[in-house]
Formats: sequence, C-alpha cells, structure tokens
Amino acid sequence: YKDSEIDVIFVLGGPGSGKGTQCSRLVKNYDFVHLSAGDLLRAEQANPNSEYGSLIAHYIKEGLIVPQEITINLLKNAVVDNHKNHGKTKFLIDGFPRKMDQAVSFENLVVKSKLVLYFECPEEVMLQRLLERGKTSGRTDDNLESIKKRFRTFVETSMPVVDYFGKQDRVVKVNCNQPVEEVYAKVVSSFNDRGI
Ligand code: UP5
Ligand code: MG
Repeated sequence: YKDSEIDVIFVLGGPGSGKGTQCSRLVKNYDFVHLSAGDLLRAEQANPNSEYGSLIAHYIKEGLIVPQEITINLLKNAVVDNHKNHGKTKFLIDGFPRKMDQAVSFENLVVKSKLVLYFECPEEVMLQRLLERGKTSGRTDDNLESIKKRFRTFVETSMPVVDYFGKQDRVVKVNCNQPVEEVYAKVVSSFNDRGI
C-alpha cells in the first residue's frame, strides 16, 4: 500500500499494559479496525485446518515471538480483506511488531505506520492485572511462569522496537498505570494533537 491509501497505528506495550482494552474503546469512537496479532494467532492456533497450531501454542505458552512469516501473513490478510471487501482504511495493530525483523518486514511489505502508541506500565501492575485476568481468561500464558517469560521477551526483544520507532520520532508514550478512562483520555488527546 501507498502511505496515502491506508493508515496503520501500531499499539505496543508490555503484557497486560492495556493494549486490547484501549483499542476496544477506540473503535467505538473512531472508524478503526482493531487487529490484535495475539488474537489472530490464537484464532489460527484454534483452527484445526492450520498447519501451525501446535507451533503457535508452544510459542505463546513460552512467551516467545512466533516466526514473523506466520504473523505478518495473518495481519496482511486481515488488512487486505478489510480494505478490499469492507472499504476500511484505518487500522489499529495491537501487539505488533514486537521484534525488529517484524517491524522492518511489515513496513516494507504492507505499509509504513503513521504512529506508534506505546503504553508504559510498571511490571508489578501488569503482573497483578494478568494474574487476576488469568482466573477467568483461559489463556495458556496467563500464569506466573508464562507471564515472567513474556516480561522477559518484552524487555529483551520488543523494547528495542519501541526505541527504534522512538528515534524516528514516531512514538506517543502514554502512562497506563491509571484508570482505563484516564488512559483513554490521554490517547484521544494525543490523537487530536496529531490530527488523527
Ligand atoms: N486493564 C487494562 N487496562 C487497565 C487499567 N487502566 N486499569 C486497570 N486494569 C486494566 O488488559 C489486561 C488486563 O488488565 C485486563 O484484565 C484488563 O481489564 C485490565 P488488556 O487490555 O488485555 O492488556 P493487553 O496489553 O492487551 O495484554 P495482553 O495480555 O493481551 O498482552 P500481550 O502482549 O502479552 O498479549 P498478545 O495477545 O499481544 O500476545 C500473546 C502472545 O502471542 C505473545 O506473548 C507471543 O507469544 C505471541 N505473539 C507473537 O508471537 N507475535 C506477535 O506479533 C504478537 C503476539
Ligand atoms: Mg491484548
């Protein structure tokens, strides 16, 4: 896609920082399509016809990044489908890219992101949220052991992506250790500032 054809916003932040929560709020007030890379991977994993089911299950439980070809393909198909068949032009891509190779490939293969929203949150806060959610989420990675691995992957592998975009002045950082409504208000005002 050309930059002018579709708008993509990457939504990044540690596990449990509130990416999904804020994206759900945003789609109510803006004409965005919300694409969560994690949700797409979980759906692919649950598809009995997929050849990647057991591979994805393993990576998610271990808090590791699934090989980029799989994730980029799922995202690209979702963007193209929404654009071609539903005329959608604005996308929130939640939880992606979380490794440098993905960032470079996606921007080369699909489109350059207009903005990166980064939710900053202390680990203790994210840990409490995820343990609480784990009581009912059914997610195989919402347990202490997997959560620790996810935190580690975030620090070692995903933060360099945020820093890379930061150096290009494309990141809006939002402190998300606050009630959902307050975080949301900050997101909206940062969008207003940037004419989104
Ligand atoms: N909550 C949210 N905001 C709150 C607030 N302001 N105050 C109080 N509570 C708040 O929120 C988490 C919980 O916190 C919820 O219970 C919520 O109510 C509460 P949520 O909005 O779900 O946070 P989110 O950041 O979306 O957390 P999530 O667990 O989804 O983040 P992850 O990044 O860990 O999960 P994701 O689904 O993106 O990825 C899962 C795995 O998939 C990865 O670990 C990886 O193995 C794999 N993956 C890849 O391999 N490649 C990819 O590109 C993407 C994923
Ligand atoms: Mg999420």
